[in-house]
Amino acid sequence: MNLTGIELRVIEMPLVAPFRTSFGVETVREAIIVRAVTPDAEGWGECVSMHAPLYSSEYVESSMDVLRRHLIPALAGAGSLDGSKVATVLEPFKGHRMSKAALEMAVLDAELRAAGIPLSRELGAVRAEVDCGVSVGIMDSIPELLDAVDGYLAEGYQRIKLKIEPGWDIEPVRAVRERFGDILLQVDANTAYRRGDARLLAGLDDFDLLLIEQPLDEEDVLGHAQLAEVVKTPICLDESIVSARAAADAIALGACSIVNIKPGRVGGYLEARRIHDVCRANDIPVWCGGMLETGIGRAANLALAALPGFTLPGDTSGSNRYYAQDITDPFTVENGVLPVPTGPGIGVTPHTDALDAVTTRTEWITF
Ligand code: OSB
Ligand code: MG
Repeated sequence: MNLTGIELRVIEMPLVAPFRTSFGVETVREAIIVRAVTPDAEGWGECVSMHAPLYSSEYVESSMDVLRRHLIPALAGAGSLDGSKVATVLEPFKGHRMSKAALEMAVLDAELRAAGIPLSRELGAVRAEVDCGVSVGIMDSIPELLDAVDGYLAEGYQRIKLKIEPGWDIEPVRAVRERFGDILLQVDANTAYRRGDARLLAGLDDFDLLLIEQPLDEEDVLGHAQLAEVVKTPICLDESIVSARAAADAIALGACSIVNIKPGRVGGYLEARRIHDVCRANDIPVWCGGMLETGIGRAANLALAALPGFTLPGDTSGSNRYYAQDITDPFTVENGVLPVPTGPGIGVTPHTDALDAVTTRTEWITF
């Protein structure tokens, strides 16, 4: 497959409500939409880096820079391409996994659309719909949190994830458990704790949580293994799992018994599938994380979440949980599930008017 060129668009999408985590508050999702143009088809990708390097080291401007200056020129010089070749061509460049993932996704989507193959089939999906959970941000008060959780449960979400940080952990978890009883409940700390917080975190054991996600630093894999000796609640890793090798190592070390898979964080959907395979071979359940994606990333995440090892509800929520107006047809949760797209490639295409309305700038790079 020969590419004609690649378009990069920076978009800004207002969130329906501020989303607060231990690393900051999002009110507008800034992201990059990638369009890979070939004579036969156009492919779409979404780069999930955020406005500032607070979740990971990447951020929108660093992604734009590395894409235009290094990654896209390398692809342009690589001759005929397909999705499976992208990671190899980009391998000499260290890091920048979210940027690499977005390019791979766009090229893979173009290839699959030209061939008429859905991404879900290409990845090995076994389900037509995906169980949905929702990630609930840190709130100003517990009544406000209970209202938010109440609303999501009424919408049918099958699992609630609470963002926690020191000072917003035991009490909100206790309040949600007392008010809503036997729901599937878990927490995500986004690295907000230290090794010395093991006793505090063990205090969460009273609440029958499915898991504690990424309590310690991204690089503190050993710390998570030590924590797992003290805390009974299963430890799940997000930030630390940057590759299939990192997953294999974390599992071998006993640092996690569950893994959150985010394609952007690991360099793409193909590496995400390898992580799924490593985890499945080790009997480690996985679930699909989210990065406040538009309908483009959401469509692809649903394809991934339909693989057999994704046995826990993910952060694949309905479009209306994030955006009043998405750039694709919205995904709507019904009976706690979202449908896996069935069309070729990622199965959705952005609406030109909606995409133009949120685009703040566009760059075109000819091959
Ligand atoms: O840690 O899972 C996370 C959002 C942005 C960055 C990191 C995370 C999140 C979420 C929300 O928890 C997931 C979603 O609903 O897309
Ligand atoms: Mg997380």
